[in-house]
Amino acid sequence: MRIDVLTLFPEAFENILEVSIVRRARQKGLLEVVLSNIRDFALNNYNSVDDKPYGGGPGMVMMCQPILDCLEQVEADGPGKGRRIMLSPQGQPFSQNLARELAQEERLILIAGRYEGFDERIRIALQPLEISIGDYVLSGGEIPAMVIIDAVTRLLPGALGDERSTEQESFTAGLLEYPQYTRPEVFRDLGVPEVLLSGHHAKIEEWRSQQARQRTRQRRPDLLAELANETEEQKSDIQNNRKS
Ligand code: 4GS
Repeated sequence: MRIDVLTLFPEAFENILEVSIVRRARQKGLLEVVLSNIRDFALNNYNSVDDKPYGGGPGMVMMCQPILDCLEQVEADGPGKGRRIMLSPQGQPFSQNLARELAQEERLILIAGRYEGFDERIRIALQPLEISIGDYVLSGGEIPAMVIIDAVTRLLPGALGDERSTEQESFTAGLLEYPQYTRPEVFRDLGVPEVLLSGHHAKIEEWRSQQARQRTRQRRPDLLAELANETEEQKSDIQNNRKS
């Protein structure tokens, strides 16, 4: 996969590209990240990329021209057009499902803004998929872009090595994780649940499944409701398929 990032702060990405799974994916040739500085496309003597909002009000707005020129150059380079993605609180909420969808693409083009927002004509011209990482206001789209890079990269085939089986991941899909323990067996008087020491794989699996469901019910009942919805949708998909 190739991921292009259009940003005013390319240097903000350097650290995350150099650690852990993202670094390994790049070394293995599974992922290429190309950073482009929007400011390189500014035309006036001040290198402006933002301006005052029409109609007044506080803050500045990202101008159309530098972003569109930057995107046109990025798209002209390299393979395929890719999926245009703009980071903003107005976007579709990011989720594991969306990460899985994006992991299927050959190329992503992430547009990270600063200031109070984008000139609306950037949206009209580019028709990007707009993604939000949560209902809070950040000072730039860089961190949301890093969130997407991280979540998508670990889903690229081969990125995790074979230490984690997809079987294991689908078993708890849509639920919170069950509690995990590692050595020592006793730490400051705190032990490890007996079942995990038993070597009884079926019982361990049952305990983990029960814990995951209990934890999800207590902390994130919204996730259980969503799972129930998905199951209903799948049932009706199957029925519709039978009819058609
Ligand atoms: C988010 C967010 C965000 C909005 C960028 C104000 C600077 C800022 N982007 N998910 N202008 N939450 N963006 O807060 O994606």
